[in-house]
Formats: sequence, C-alpha cells, structure tokens
Amino acid sequence: MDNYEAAKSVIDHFKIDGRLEAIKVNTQGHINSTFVSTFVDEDGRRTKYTHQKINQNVFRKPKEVMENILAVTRHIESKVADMPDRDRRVLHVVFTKDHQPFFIDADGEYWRTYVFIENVNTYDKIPSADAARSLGRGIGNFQQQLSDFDGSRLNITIPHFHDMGLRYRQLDEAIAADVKGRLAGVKDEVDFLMANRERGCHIWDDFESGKLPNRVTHNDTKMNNVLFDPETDEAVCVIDLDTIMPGTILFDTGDMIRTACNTGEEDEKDLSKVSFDVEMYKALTGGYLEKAESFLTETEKAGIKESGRTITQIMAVRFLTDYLAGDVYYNIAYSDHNLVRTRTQLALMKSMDAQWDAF
Ligand code: ADP
Ligand code: GN1
Ligand code: MG
Repeated sequence: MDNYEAAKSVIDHFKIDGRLEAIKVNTQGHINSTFVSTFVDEDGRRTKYTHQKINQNVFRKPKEVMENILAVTRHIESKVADMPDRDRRVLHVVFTKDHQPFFIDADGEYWRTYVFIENVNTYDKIPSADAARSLGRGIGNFQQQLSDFDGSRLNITIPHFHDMGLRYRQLDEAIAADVKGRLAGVKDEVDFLMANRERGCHIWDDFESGKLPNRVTHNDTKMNNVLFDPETDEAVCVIDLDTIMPGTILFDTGDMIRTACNTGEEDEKDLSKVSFDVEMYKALTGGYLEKAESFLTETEKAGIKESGRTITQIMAVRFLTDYLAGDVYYNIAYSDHNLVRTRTQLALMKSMDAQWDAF
C-alpha cells in the first residue's frame, strides 16, 4: 500500500465529524509524509485536516515527539487564548477515537492529525522585506511564548541535532564509504566545507560550554514552517514542532536567516539566482529584535550574524552527507536533489562572505 492509500485508511481512526471529500498530498516538507483532507459536515461546512506519517528513520521515538508537541501547543494555547483568531495561532492535535495523539497502523507507522490552518500562506522564498520583518517577529514571538516553558520537560527527539562536530564526523564517514561513487563529483564542495570546519563549530561549542544560554528552541525555523496571514503577511503560526528541544536561540535565528535571505530557493539549480540579500537580513533581524531584544543576552545578540552562516553551513554538510550516503534521510524529488541543495547552501555562504561587512 502506498502512502496515499495508507493515509486514506488511517484517517478513519481519528475523531473527525463529517464525510471525507478529498485528500491531497503536500510535498513541502523534507521529512514526514503529509496529506491534507477535506471533510464536509451535515450542514455542508468544510473543514480541512493535515495527516502526517511521522518519519521513523528520523524520529526514532514518535511517542516522545508527540508528548513534546502536546506540551508545547498547550502552553502556547494559554498565551493566545484571548486572541480572536486563536485557532490559527497554534497547531491543534486531533486525537484518535480511542483518545491517543497518534494512530499506529499495521506496519507500525505512526500517524498524527492536526486541524489544517486555513487562510494562511507558506513561502519557500520570501516575497518582500515586510514579510521578512514579520517572519523575524514571528520567530521572536514564538521564543517569547515559550520563555516560561520548562525545557527540562522536553524529550530530546534528535540528540545533537545541531552539533556541527558530529555532522562533520558523519560527513567524514560518508566520504570514506562513498557508497554511490559520488565523491569524485563533489571535490570542490568537500574542500570548501573542510576549510570551514573549525569556524562552523563555534556556536555548538559555546552552547555546550554554557556561554550561550540554554532555552527552548524550535530548531527548524525555515520559512515554510511558518504560516503567514495572506492579507497582512503577519507570521501567525510556527508549525513543524517535531524538533522542539532545549538549544540556543542562535539555531533558530540561523535557520530563518538561511531561508529568508536567500534570493533563490533552497533547491535552485541556477546558482546565479542564489545570493544573500542584505536588505532582507536587516528587515528580518529588525523584526526579530523587536520581540526578542528584551530577553537576549549580549552574547546571543552578538552571535546572530554568524548564526545565519553556521546554520547554512550545517545544512550544506547534512545535504552533502545524504547525497554521498545515497539519499537515505531527506525526501528528494530527483536523483541529485541533495547535491543541488548543497550547492545552493555553499553559494549562499560565499555570498554572505562577500558582503560580510555590509550587514
Ligand atoms: P515536515 O516535517 O515534513 O517538514 P511539516 O510539519 O513542516 O512537515 O508539514 C509540511 C507542510 O505542510 C508545511 O510546510 C505546511 O505547508 C503544511 N502544513 C503542515 N501542517 C499544517 C497545518 N496544520 N495547517 C496548514 N498547513 C500545514
Ligand atoms: C528538514 O522537516 P523540514 O523539511 O521542515 C530538516 C531540517 C532542515 C530542512 C532543510 C528533522 O526540515 O533540519 O533544515 O529539512 N528537518 C529534520 O530544508 O531533519
Ligand atoms: Mg517542515
């Protein structure tokens, strides 16, 4: 049974009223398998839901992922309870008919359901400086909402997720094994990454040593994990909460910079379209600081610029590792997709370097 058929058969196990009208596939994420269903109730009202098969190759303990998500969404719910549009400000987990936050199918796959948040946009590329500013505010606001959440309650869903040293060791292994014979074609990429190895480790090392405060972080704040109001471009909701864990806020500033300040898409093949947009950076970090300045330490503030470079670098390391390992981690749409992604990250880093003093 393919994923689509599997989705159809599991949906019935969730507590959803009405008749199933349609199911569509959403291919925006690189990790889980995502489907959107539409249900119609007796009065003809339509409600949409997101159903996801959790990728167990990536998340070994899906139950712990869901525990985190329930704890965090309940916390945010309490913060937005008085807002008129509170329903679109936080993810809502739909339980199964037997009151579980996930359904386990006959193959042992874990499925979860959220209410689909309507009347919002997602972007793979930022459309304007105003949207960048609002993305920054959205991430800052998310961190603020969780600033009084006890991070020690969280399960570590992917240990050492942003540990650059570990990611390089995984790259070393993939280079040594070269299981697909792809190494010969990526010499320049490997050389550039190796030349940047030491610099890339500073943020993780400062986090480990306690120089950077330990806070609750999202760890995957790329732009398409944020939902925007289509009229005002306000960032109303941060989704994809699988990697919520204790971390440094620089992981989150880094990923929003990586994705919102790239003039091209993450998988743009024409590298002449990929560059670092300083104006977007200013708008993005300006918006972020509006919300976060009050609680950040000087060391955190001073690290924001470097965080964009470091998180871009770690993605290059991870995409290249996956390319060499034979595409075992990320969802891909074609055979050298991970190589294309690697190259855009490297082009973005080089463009940052070329303009380093301008931002
Ligand atoms: P992945 O971990 O694979 O990235 P996500 O949880 O980010 O999966 O979901 C993939 C995409 O599905 C998102 O980028 C977003 O476009 C859409 N999506 C997921 N959940 C919702 C939701 N509750 N409401 C609206 N869109 C959603
Ligand atoms: C994955 O799940 P998604 O597509 O939002 C990945 C992130 C990477 C991102 C690169 C759990 O994010 O770490 O930054 O791809 N998520 C996981 O686009 O590995
Ligand atoms: Mg996602």
